[in-house]
Amino acid sequence: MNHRRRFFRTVFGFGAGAAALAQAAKGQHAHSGPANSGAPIPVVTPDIEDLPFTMENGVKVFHLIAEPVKQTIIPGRIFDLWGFNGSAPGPTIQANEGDRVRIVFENHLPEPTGIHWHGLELPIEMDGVPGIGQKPVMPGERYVYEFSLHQNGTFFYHPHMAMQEMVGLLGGFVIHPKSAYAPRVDKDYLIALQEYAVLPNSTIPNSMNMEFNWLTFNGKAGPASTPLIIQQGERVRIRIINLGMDHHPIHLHGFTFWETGREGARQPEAIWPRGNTTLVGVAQARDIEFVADRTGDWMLHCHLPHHMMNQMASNVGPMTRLGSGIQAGGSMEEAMGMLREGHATAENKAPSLGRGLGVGSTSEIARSNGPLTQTEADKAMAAMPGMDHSQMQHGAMSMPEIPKNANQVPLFPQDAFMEGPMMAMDKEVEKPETFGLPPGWSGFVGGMMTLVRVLRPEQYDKIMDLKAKQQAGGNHAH
Ligand SMILES: [Cu+2]
Repeated sequence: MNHRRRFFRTVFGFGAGAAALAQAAKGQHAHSGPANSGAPIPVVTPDIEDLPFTMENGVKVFHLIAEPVKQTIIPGRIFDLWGFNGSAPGPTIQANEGDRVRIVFENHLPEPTGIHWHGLELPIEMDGVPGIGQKPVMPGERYVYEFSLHQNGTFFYHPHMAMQEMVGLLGGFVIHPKSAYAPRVDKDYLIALQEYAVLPNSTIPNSMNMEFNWLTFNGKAGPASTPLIIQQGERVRIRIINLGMDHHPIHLHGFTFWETGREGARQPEAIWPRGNTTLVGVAQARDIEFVADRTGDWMLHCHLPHHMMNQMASNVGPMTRLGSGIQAGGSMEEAMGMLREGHATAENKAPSLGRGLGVGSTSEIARSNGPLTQTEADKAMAAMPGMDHSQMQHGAMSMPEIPKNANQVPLFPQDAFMEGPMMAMDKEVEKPETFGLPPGWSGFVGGMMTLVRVLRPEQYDKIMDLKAKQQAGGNHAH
């Protein structure tokens, strides 16, 4: 019980509900939770901190700083992003309906900005649109936002500067209702969806791009995203927020959920849709709830195929053996996908990457259509950041042979694991939450993807113990 209580951090004054909550966790099933009573539990944002506050004369005071950050997307890939208080997305703000909040905002970016409170009903001077409701907050300046919260639900904050939104500046803003929503949940999570286009040799996202090769949950691409740890039988809420150029169909394996909330508002129970996939559009939020009655390591992911992968870039070469690929140019205009010769359906134009990643795109990296030789594969593997070379030596990732007729089968290769090394990085992403996953698991988790691990009590307690030890040791895996 100890570690469970520790898990539901009491720092923000939600502690009172924890004991009742542990009680409620036992044997609860759909719609049978206690009537809405007691304080809501705090939201957990995996891989992202909460923004701390102090109380000053009854006002919750937060300090929010927009600044350049180094964000580890996956071990070995650290991106230069703009974020808040050291991370992108920024820390989650949690407050209660009825609170008065003061957010002291400092702009440590090299250009003007302003913070918009997405979905909040507040005075126009607090709406954060530079040039309309307020003056731009200049580099080095501070602006004090203060308002009262009369709504509850899932909100977020971001600058009202479009390109800044595309380089990391987003954060969750949860307003808890006065008493918990019914039925009560045992776990409440927030996941922010973001996407970046970053060339393999760069750390800088191309914010003008229209195609993205790094897709993240809370600033991490799978398998670096921390799994959600659930005890069998618990009722779970996951709040998903999206700010990018794409709408993401978020799919949960193994369970049929209720969609209980949209951006800024809980929905009436009578109209909760049921399903297993929810399309989270840009600027939207979706709250889903389900009862985790069956154990397993269940996937939660965006179902756009290109969003289930990492480092999706033209460098991987053509996705077929036929033709030599479209030659994209190296200059700005050519790299935006214009052909240099022939036409798009010419015999020699097999699909490479349609719309390139921009400057410095694919012209010098055209490669042959043959299978990778062992030497090429070894070279590619050695160059791969974060590869587990120890596993490589132990032969855990040796390459099985390609079937003899593979090259005669149209479309080969697609997910041809036998051709390249498995992309496993179990060791690099090891943390309490990954304890007990099958060896090599990380090779099958990429992009906007994580695991919802529904565990029996003894496995659950084991991971909570590991987490408690990790926290006591101040040892942060990420
Ligand atoms: Cu997606």
